[in-house]
Amino acid sequence: MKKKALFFCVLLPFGFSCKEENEIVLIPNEPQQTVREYFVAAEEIEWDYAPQNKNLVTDAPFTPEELVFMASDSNRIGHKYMKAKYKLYSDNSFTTPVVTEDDDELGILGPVLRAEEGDKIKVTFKNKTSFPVSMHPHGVKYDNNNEGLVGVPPNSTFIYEWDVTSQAAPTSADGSSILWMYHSHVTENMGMDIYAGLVGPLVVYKKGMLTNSKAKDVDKEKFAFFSVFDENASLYLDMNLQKYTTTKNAMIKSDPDFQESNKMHSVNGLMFAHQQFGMNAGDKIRWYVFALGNEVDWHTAHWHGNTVVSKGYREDVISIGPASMLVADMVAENQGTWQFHCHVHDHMVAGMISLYKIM
Ligand SMILES: [Cu+2]
Repeated sequence: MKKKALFFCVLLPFGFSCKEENEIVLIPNEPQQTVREYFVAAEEIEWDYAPQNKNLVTDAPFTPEELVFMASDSNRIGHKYMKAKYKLYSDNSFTTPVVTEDDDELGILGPVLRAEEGDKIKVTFKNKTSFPVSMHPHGVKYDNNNEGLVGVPPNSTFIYEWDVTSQAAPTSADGSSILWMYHSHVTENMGMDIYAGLVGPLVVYKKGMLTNSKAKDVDKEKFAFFSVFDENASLYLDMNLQKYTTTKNAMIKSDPDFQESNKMHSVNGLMFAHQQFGMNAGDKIRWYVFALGNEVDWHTAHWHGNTVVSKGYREDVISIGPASMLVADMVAENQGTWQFHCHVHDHMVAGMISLYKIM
């Protein structure tokens, strides 16, 4: 606020009369906008949905029912697939990867993009894959050029700028942060780029509530993405067939049993409890839970052992559908190793189970 001299002029029959008037006026003191800058590449990787090659809930070899998805032979791809993943780098040379505290528990997800209300997010995106892919964000404000509907060609770079306006920020009914997501959205691919693995979380915090890569009022943040990755619809299906099978049967892609074997029921792209979260007793945990996919991607995320509060309600199961994004706060009270799984029976037995340990 500044004191500013204003001149008031009045038109009189014989001329003008002006006098100086001291008045308090608000001079908009434009605060410096914080730019959150990220360097993200989309890369091709060999991904393993179950690296330990067993069921970590039972600690036993896969059963015949589980082998429907896990077995690899001349006609089946198994649990390793070529996929694409968003990875974080330190600068636009894309030579030095950035390792964050989130990484151990993110699985196939891209890096967590974080910003506060009023910030700008600037992402320098490099496409290191062999297909045109993009980054399309939810929640934040963009123009058509920054919407991420157009594929960035392989080996090219594009700079996205997204504004974290009040329309992207938590309301008074929300907690200190809310979940959005970003994913590749090259429309002509019909979701093949998402099934390839290109998805990640974006969190928006109330002003002043983002410290040490988390909300000030929680101890840890956890991200859980429930999805049946349909590898039949991935950009990499042909590559996977060629790399992991020896079949010459051109019709195999329409074989229902083959198709079933490629439906990977996962949490963060990991199956049969290969996704594991860690925390300490008493920690205030903010869970960010989301989903993407098809009509089979209606999931009921269930925590054993502890309850959560989501949207003001006490729950131990929350329902999510394709492109749902939810926040659930837990006080990690009950020590032990607990399941956090989809409660849709078909999904659970097909591998959509993670574990969380409270030490
Ligand atoms: Cu489910």
